[in-house]
Amino acid sequence: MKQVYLCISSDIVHEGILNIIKKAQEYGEVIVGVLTDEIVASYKRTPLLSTAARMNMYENLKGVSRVVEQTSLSYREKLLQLKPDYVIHGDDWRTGVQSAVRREVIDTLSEWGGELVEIPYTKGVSATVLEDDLKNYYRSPDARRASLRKLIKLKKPIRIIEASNGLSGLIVENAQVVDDKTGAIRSFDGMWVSSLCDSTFKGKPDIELVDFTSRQRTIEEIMEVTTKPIILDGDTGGKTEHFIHNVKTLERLGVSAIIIEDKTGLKQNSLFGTAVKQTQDDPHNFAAKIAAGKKAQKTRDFMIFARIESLIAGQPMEDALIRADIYLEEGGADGIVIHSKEKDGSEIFEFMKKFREKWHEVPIILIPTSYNQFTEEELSQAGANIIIHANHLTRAAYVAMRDVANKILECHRSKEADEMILPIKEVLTLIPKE
Ligand code: SPV
Ligand code: MG
Repeated sequence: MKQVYLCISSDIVHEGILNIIKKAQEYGEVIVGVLTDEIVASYKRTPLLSTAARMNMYENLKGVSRVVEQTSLSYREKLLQLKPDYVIHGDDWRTGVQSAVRREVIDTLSEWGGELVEIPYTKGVSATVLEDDLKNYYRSPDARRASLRKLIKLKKPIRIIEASNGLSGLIVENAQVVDDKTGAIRSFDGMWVSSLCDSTFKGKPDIELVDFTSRQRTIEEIMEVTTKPIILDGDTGGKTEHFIHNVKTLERLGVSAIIIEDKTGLKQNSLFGTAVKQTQDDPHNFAAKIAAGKKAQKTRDFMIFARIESLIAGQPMEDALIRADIYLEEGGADGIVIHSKEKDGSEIFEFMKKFREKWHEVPIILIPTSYNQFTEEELSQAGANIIIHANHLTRAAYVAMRDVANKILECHRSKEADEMILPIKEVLTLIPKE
């Protein structure tokens, strides 16, 4: 009997999938490839059901004779293993991001005379509609909050970028680039609500002057129009008595994690380094604040990451490592942020090497503003789990706004600025009405 292969990632068995399986049966024995959690998370979002659960579901569908794991977006490896007579797919992949994958399927099948069968894609049927429903699901506080913890298990590195208002939230939500060769899609996994950027947009210094209620407003504004997980820059966390209330508020909103830094007194931005007074809290005090937050949280998903400022404050590596132990052992922190303003990155690599000798699984979070010559993959190979691009959209916006303002001043009119800005037509349609 001839063999037919089709690849599915969906969490939901919908009409479109049943149709394609029915069609596949006309060509022979149906083998379903299920994309693994890691692969789905790498190009889409964390699946609701695990690989095993999805495999089980498809295995039990009428007409499916066998289910296998597909561990890459490319079909090639699986096809070489199975050498099916046919691959079946909707014809919607002829153009767009999947066209490279399609090309490779055709070329691979031709090596043994196999064929690609494409069935007309029925618009509006299930897939896209359900995708929208799923998006709405991820908009719910519970789903959004939980998604970061799930992602940490599935993906390394996790790519986060700053969002400081609804508009930059939309940019982060929708930004994506496609690798021409592999068809792999890269997008951001979530958002960082930075104290520096939240303050800067309000024309205020980054000294914990913008209060929690205002930070909360920013988060809600972003949440209104996005679905990706949010990590809040919680500065020092403030007084423990306040922190425990704020943790509960953030959980209720659907924030996934807060990072608090071990500074005390008037907080200054870390990138000043020792040019300003940076006082670190007693490590046991700080661990107690984390422990109080952990005790206060109501869900299992919410995370508190401890940010170590020893290297910023000019303290030795040993101090940073001892503090990491204390924050994890006494505080029960869910992960460690190690910050540095050194350009060569050497102290970050040294910290990660030493830290990983003892703590193999604890998430390490980096904010590589100063040492941004390293790629996310290089930092991840050295031990990092989450990479935060902490301020880049705000800095981009400032330069763009300043240059346009100056251009109008220079030219006494705005015509010359037209090529520097978004056409008015596009502004009007930028934000969807619904
Ligand atoms: C922020 O973005 O506000 C941060 C990171 O805390 S840094 O500016 O590097 O301190
Ligand atoms: Mg900050």
